[in-house]
Amino acid sequence: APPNFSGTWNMVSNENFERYMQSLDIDIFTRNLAKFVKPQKVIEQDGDNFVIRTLSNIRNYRVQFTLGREFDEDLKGLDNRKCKSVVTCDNGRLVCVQKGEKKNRGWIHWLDGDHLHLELRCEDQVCRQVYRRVQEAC
Ligand code: YOG
Repeated sequence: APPNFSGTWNMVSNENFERYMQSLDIDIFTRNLAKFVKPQKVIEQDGDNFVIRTLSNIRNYRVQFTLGREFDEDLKGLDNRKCKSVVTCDNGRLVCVQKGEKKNRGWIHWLDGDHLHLELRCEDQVCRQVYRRVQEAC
């Protein structure tokens, strides 16, 4: 069974995002806005079913999937491409493969204490992001 990724997570670091965006052909105007953005991840998980929202002042993105089931992903508001995507769980890590126009595209999430890690990959670029759990009021 996958670990529980549910929660609200704020970005604390973002490495090589510029080159990752370049590999997706994001225009320079958008890149110059996006580089200042510290998105929040809101993850809702029920067993193998996930909704991941990436929220920011400039764009929001939502993806919904079940582990092991390929789905049509529409990356509207990001690079606007379409992919055949599948997410599996491998040793506690969520591994997404995004099949489409771009080679070697996907992402990996894993947990480390109150940190959520994300590696975003496209062609020869890897962007490494770390998020910290937002404590809910009791
Ligand atoms: O996450 O797919 O958690 O979907 C990657 C941006 C920048 C928009 C964000 C705003 C790729 C302009 C989604 C960012 C660059 C730049 C906040 C990462 C494209 C456009 C939306 C992602 C997975 C895993 C879930």
